[in-house]
Amino acid sequence: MVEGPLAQGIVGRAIERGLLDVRVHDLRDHTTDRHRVVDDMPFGGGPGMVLKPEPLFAAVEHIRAERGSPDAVILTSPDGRRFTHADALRLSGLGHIVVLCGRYEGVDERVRANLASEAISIGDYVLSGGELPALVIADAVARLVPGVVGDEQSVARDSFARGLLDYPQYTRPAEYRGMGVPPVLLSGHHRDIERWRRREALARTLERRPDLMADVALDPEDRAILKELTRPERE
Ligand code: J9Q
Repeated sequence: MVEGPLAQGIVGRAIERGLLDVRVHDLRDHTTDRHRVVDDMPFGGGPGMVLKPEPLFAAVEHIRAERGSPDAVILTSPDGRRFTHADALRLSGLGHIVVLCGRYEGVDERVRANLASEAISIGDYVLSGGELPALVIADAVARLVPGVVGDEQSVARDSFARGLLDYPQYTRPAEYRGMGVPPVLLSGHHRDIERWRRREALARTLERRPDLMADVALDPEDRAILKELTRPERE
């Protein structure tokens, strides 16, 4: 579930180039019983199975012995703190991260309390396990490691790095099935294009993600644009 996706795309290429080292560990390899069982019934009864603590502790101890102590041990969990770009930035500055894939039915609480350094959720929806969240975290963090994305400029300009949503993008053809593109983009007036893009980014953020506005640094020109955008319609 995770090895395939990790071998693809920008992350896969970065691993090939030696910029990242990603190891996948199967908890079943850290069991001691004949059937390699990683879960058990919850104490106190109730539905579902709970991930046992031993395979998770054993897997992290194996990693510690082979690679040294990780700088963070992240448990993916629906009740973790919401993952943001700020987390991706922080984690990209660490040398060695372990991500433990939880399960929706539950993980023995001693893992969270005594093995994980933090718990992270990628959003409020039910998933069967933490594998996809782990891949999401790996992708977001890997992109911020110098050299992983070819164009460093584009990483710095990325939407969540600037706090605003992106402005609309267009490419050729200039007319497609009767649909044109904003003429300013074809004008060659770079100052005008820059101003138009900033205005569009502000307008879209205000309209679609007003919650993001609280964290954006606005210059006086932005404030002037916003004043226009929020001016009540006159009759
Ligand atoms: C482990 N739903 O969901 C959202 N972020 C993390 C998770 C999650 C889940 C089930 C198991 C993590």
